[in-house]
Amino acid sequence: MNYIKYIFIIGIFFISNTYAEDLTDIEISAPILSGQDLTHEAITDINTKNAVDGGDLLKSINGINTIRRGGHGLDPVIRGQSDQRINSSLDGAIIYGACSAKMDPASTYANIMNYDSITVIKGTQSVMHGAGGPGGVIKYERVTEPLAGSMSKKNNLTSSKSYELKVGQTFDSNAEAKTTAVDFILGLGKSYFRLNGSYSEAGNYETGSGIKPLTEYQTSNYAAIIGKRLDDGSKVEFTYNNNAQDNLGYAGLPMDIVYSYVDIYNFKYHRVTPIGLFSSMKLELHNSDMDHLMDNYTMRTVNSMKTPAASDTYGGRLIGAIGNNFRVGIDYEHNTRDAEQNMVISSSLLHLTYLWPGAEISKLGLFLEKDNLISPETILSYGIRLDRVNKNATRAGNDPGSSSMLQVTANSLYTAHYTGTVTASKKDHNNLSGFIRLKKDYNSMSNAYISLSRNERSPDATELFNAKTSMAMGGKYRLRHIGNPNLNSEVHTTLELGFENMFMGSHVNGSIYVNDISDYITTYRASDGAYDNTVNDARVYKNVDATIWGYELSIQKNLSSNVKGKINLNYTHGDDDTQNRPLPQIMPLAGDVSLEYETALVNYGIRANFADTQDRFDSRVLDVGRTGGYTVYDLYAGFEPTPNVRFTVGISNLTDKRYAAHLNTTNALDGAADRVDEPGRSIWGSLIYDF
Ligand SMILES: [Cu+2]
Repeated sequence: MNYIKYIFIIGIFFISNTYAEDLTDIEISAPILSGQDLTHEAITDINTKNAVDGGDLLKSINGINTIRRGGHGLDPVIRGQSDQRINSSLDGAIIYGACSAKMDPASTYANIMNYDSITVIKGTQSVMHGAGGPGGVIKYERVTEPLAGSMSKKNNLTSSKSYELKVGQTFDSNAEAKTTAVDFILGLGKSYFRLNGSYSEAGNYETGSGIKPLTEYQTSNYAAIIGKRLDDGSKVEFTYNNNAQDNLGYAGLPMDIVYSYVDIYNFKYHRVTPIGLFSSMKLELHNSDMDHLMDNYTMRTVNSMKTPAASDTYGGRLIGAIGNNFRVGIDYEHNTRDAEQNMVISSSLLHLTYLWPGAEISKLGLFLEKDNLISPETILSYGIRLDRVNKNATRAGNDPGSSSMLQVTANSLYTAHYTGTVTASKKDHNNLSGFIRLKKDYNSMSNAYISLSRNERSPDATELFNAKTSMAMGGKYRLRHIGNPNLNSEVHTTLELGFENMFMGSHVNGSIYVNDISDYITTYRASDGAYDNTVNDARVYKNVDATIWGYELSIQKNLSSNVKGKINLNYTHGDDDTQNRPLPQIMPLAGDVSLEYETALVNYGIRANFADTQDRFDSRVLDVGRTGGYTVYDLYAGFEPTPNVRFTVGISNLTDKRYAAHLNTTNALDGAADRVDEPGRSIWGSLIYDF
């Protein structure tokens, strides 16, 4: 009950937020940083470094940290929660990575120069973004409009041009990273056709200590979008997106990506005129097919193992608005994940197990969300959603072969590592989630909110069904990673307080939350890290009770009309209450302090990014151990000599400091580094030219 104390300390503060997404969502709003949540932000406005992927970009938002396993594939963490605890989508398509070792969380597939807008909602403040997602929502979107008339993209000027062409180029001295991007929009009356693409490549970056861990990557992305504004103003749009990743090094994992390819198809119909009960309506359909191959010999010469994998998802949502304060909807998604573990045994490559044994999870949800104006300044919002989650593992009983004792069924592994005979079978979860939030506006710069939410998340394919085996001897047991088909859904109950106010001439906003989690899904070893070289050293799963609390705080002060100072702080504290130990993968106090000079044509900034020492860790499975604190400095500048040219340049990690975020994984390759360190100094730049 320690956290109660903290609520009282900060409990007098309160906050702002426009959580409820504008249903019709037609025009991209100007970048809004409202309260603690970023509801919409144009990606070009977060431009104080060249981000390698979506996860890297999100680090610019206070309260989002990343788990680093290599040079690419940074795994965003919001309030101590990552991966399957965050609902991520690309242009509305829900994306599940194809790697059980988390090489490719959804944000990995967002080549950020190809997207226009990013939306982040921390925690459960809306029920309209899919089942579960207790950590929050991350959406990457392209926003395209017809060019003719007054509907020019991104501004309100009347445009008579029939096309828009934008090219961009970035470079980073460290790793010799570069990205080339092209964006082309052709306007045909109220119709439009858009093609955008990018290609990125990077070598191994050098850390502050001069090591070059295996972190190289190559990615490309292209998208074709065709759409139309109908006579009534409604929008119809079809998007095809292709993302390809080749030869990505993961110094923090036993294998590397040989390739990860995904095709994503989206269809959207956003109706703005009444139909039946509804004043407006959104219909969206999505499909993604992902293929992934990882091994440990294409990019390194250690041993010989490989795992081909696939993750295919389809689904859709139908949301109707009744007036502008009531929304109801239904959504559905179906994901199938397959992976096969292969290893060289007596010099022949054998298929050992169905690592993801035809893992199928479908989710059908019904939801409603409403905003009630209690007084002109006070809004009471609430939402509720019911999800029916079906799960199955269709290949759990399949035998991959009989040439070796090591070829086993997934079911035999579950049974070997849990009590009794454990087999994967068809099962359902009925989940109930919702929130209620009271928000009061005092004036345009001052408001506060309190919210209470419940979020029920079903276990994912890896937690339920992972079947990664090893030789049955000594230290090899530690390599096993076995899911638990009998896991329960976890239930998050969160109380959150937030505020925004002017305080001694500074614009202050913040939030504090306490998340009480029953049946939290944790990974552990039965030997509890004692490593007795038996079957008990395998990595397995169970439900425990846990508590996560923390806060985010931002203070901004305008020192003159051109100079502003800003401080961002975020803190997370996680406890496994059942096992009486810290939760793993929890960031210590972290944040940044920056000073910026800005005019209409130029901006200059200096920023110190810092994190405290983390002494609270669980190194039995996920954490490397205690992590020292650090401060690293960035310099950056941006120039817009004419409205169609934007040039940015900077130096990141100015002092070439060697450091690692607490969340980074163990360095599996370099004896001189215990974990995957962050990049050392880099001089970087980018040029974007609008024709
Ligand atoms: Cu992988």
